[in-house]
Amino acid sequence: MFENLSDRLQNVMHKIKGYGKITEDNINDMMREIRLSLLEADVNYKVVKEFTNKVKEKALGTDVNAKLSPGEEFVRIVRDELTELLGGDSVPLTTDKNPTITMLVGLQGSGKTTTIGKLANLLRKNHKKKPLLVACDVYRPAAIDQLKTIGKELNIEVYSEGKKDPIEITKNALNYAKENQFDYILIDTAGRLQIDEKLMEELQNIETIIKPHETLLVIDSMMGQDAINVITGFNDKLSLTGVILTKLDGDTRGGVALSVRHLTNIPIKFIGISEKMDGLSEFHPDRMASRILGMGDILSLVEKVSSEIDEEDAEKMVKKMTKGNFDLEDFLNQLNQIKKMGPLENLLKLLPGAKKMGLNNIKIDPKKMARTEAIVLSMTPYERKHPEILKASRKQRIANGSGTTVTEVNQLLKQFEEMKKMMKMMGSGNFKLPF
Ligand SMILES: Nc1nc2c(ncn2[C@@H]2O[C@H](COP(=O)(O)OP(=O)(O)O)[C@@H](O)[C@H]2O)c(=O)[nH]1
Ligand SMILES: [Mg+2]
Repeated sequence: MFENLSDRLQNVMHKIKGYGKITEDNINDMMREIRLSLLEADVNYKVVKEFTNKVKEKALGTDVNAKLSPGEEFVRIVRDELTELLGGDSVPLTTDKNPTITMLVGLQGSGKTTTIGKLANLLRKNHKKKPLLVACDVYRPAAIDQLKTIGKELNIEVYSEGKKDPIEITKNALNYAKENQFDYILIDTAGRLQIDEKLMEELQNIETIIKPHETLLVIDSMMGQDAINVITGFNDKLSLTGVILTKLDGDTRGGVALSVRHLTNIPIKFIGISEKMDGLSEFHPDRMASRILGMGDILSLVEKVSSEIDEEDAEKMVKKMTKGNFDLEDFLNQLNQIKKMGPLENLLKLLPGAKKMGLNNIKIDPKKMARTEAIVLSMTPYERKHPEILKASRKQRIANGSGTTVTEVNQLLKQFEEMKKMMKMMGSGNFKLPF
């Protein structure tokens, strides 16, 4: 996601951090670089122009903050403006009505049906909701089956009446939901290849009669700038409350994510990051901006961790990590919990400076993970709490016990120390950019 953009912007930031002073002269080259990277990422040119003008104006106009170097100040300005561009404050999904009704609309193939499943999964997991999926794409029998398959996979109920009037179906589904204590209704609708009068009319009718709390437009980020016209087209007929941008995991340049809010004033509420049922993330402009600039997305990481493991445990762990008294015993627990969380690669990408540390391309070898675990298991509990006492003979014993070598034991200890340092920095609140 945003890899090229992220690379290029990070290079600019790296250069500018060394500047003792920001002047009209030295800033122009930098602004040019930023402009080109945004254009190359397929950000709308008007948006790019406004963005770079704003950054430049602020950079030349700010009093230098005593705590930050001019370069750092510049990075801060870019981050703030990027956050603003991405939408400023995040706009959360309505979840507090009983039942909350959400309708997903969009062109054919944009990802509506898949996203319905992902969203229901997320609502159940993070918001403790009992969702009901409603099949209103009645034109293609395969569409109903697709939703049913997703429902089965997730063990979430699907309401369908086959090929009937979508408005009738939705009304009946609403009654069914009330009778059966469903508190979140997700309506899957039909799409066309292009915006089509007849379909719009049907969607408008559903909207008028059912009055959904959320009407979310699902849009394929691969569409690039055309996405803006589609959003405007749908919003002319319907009252969109948000956009879900799918397929950001593909080779999309992603620029549309940076243009949507500014050009349409409709917030992005979620992004699709894989085909799988856990491939949907809440969209937070500030976190995304930090991520693009290589500052990491530690909040999403913590959230991901805590949605999978016991919340209290997670909180304790984060406290320990950030205070720097995280020991190898904790590390072992983490290792076990991480195994439950699925691909570690995805988590590592969220860390600050992931790219600089090569963590974004890392392939985790399960065998290596097992060796790491074996090494820690071969230590005594005291050693795990006080790794500093590990000298040559103890290391040899651990290597023998775990069927590894002293070099591997040393490597693990070194990595662990670095990890600890990094965690402590993140927790100190004055985390410096890792470049
Ligand atoms: N890689 C990726 N594929 C997605 C994502 N969202 C949807 N898809 C795929 O896009 C295709 C069309 O999705 P579908 O839900 O049937 O679209 P619909 O016609 O709008 O209902 C399917 O193959 C999905 O697996 C995403 O975020 N990432
Ligand atoms: Mg569909």
